[in-house]
Amino acid sequence: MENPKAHKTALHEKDGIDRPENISPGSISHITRLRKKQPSAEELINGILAGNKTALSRAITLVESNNPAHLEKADKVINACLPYADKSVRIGITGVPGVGKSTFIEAFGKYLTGLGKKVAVLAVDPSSSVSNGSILGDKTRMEELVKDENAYIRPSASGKTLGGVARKTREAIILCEACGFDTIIIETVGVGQSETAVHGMADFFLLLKIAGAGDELQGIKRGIMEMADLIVINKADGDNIKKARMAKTEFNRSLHLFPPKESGWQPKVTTCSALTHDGIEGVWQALEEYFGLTKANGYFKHKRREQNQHWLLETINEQLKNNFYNNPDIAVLLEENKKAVQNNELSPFAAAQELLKVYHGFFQNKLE
Ligand SMILES: Nc1nc2c(ncn2[C@@H]2O[C@H](COP(=O)(O)OP(=O)(O)OP(=O)(O)O)[C@@H](O)[C@H]2O)c(=O)[nH]1
Ligand SMILES: [Mg+2]
Repeated sequence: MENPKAHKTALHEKDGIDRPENISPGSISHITRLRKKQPSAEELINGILAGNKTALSRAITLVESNNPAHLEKADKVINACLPYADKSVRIGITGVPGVGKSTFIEAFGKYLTGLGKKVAVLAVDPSSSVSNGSILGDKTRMEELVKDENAYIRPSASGKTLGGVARKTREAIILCEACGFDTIIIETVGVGQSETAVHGMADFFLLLKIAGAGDELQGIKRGIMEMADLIVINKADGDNIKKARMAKTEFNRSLHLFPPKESGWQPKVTTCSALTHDGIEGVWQALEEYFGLTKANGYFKHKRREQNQHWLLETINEQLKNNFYNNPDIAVLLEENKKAVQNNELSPFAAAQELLKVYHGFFQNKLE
């Protein structure tokens, strides 16, 4: 019988084809070397500071990598970029799926680049790590902004934990700022914990809503309303204009029930249409007013300092947890202890103590 494996698949077609003679082995190895060549930390830093988006993308990829060698290089680049990070404004934008975030960011981003600003759009969306980041699919909705020389759009970093994704986004912010982007937009989907993380890295928090849907339906929790510096009621166009105005009055009323903010800012409500661009300018005016106030009263700087401290502790927490759970010996012992706890052979506290003691032992051995 004929061996079925003897049949070559289409993928192996080139097996029988000799390499054309006009390709010299020298140039092949040259091209391969070029492809493999990774820019050094210095090259990346110089590129970023010169406003090169390719260098920026490569540096962000390093930040997102889990390879320790990459992280070391990323740290070098970030440290060099830090002194340039202070000239920007960071705007967090949230809203439930379908509210019009992508369409709004496209319109708002284009408006800002029209003012001569350089706009970077990042996302914190841990849930989308499986589907490769929502912004990626969104690039079609941000068609104009993607093409804009003064804009940079980067999909959400992937990661298992919100903490990990948030750290990577925060570092990406610093890199974007050093690359000359003065307006950073950080998008997140208004479900779950990610808006708290975004609030922790933004100067200003914008909540996008639509009229006519109850808060229940919009999945917006009271806590998120409380975080907002501006509520923008989107889709205020066509038949929707009247409803949007009514919603504005309603939200204004409920905002006044919240305690005053530490920033001294009274949150506002405004309407806009991301589709017709009506009201986009008003959104920017509100932001300018906010920055004017908080830069004058010192809150802007104060908030960034607090955020830096918060991220210091957050990074330590994240790193400690990762180191612990990624330790292969701990992983084995953890499984054993889990079973022992399930079978009531060991109390959860004793099991935890044992694990931490063993973990601690690794360091003592290293020190001795
Ligand atoms: N009429 C009207 N439609 C809008 C407006 N903004 C967005 N839309 C429409 O609403 C739908 C959802 O918009 P997106 O921008 O994708 O919403 P999103 O919040 O990014 O959604 P997710 O990415 O799924 O979270 C699209 O069909 C848009 O065309 C607007 O201002 N007016
Ligand atoms: Mg979207």
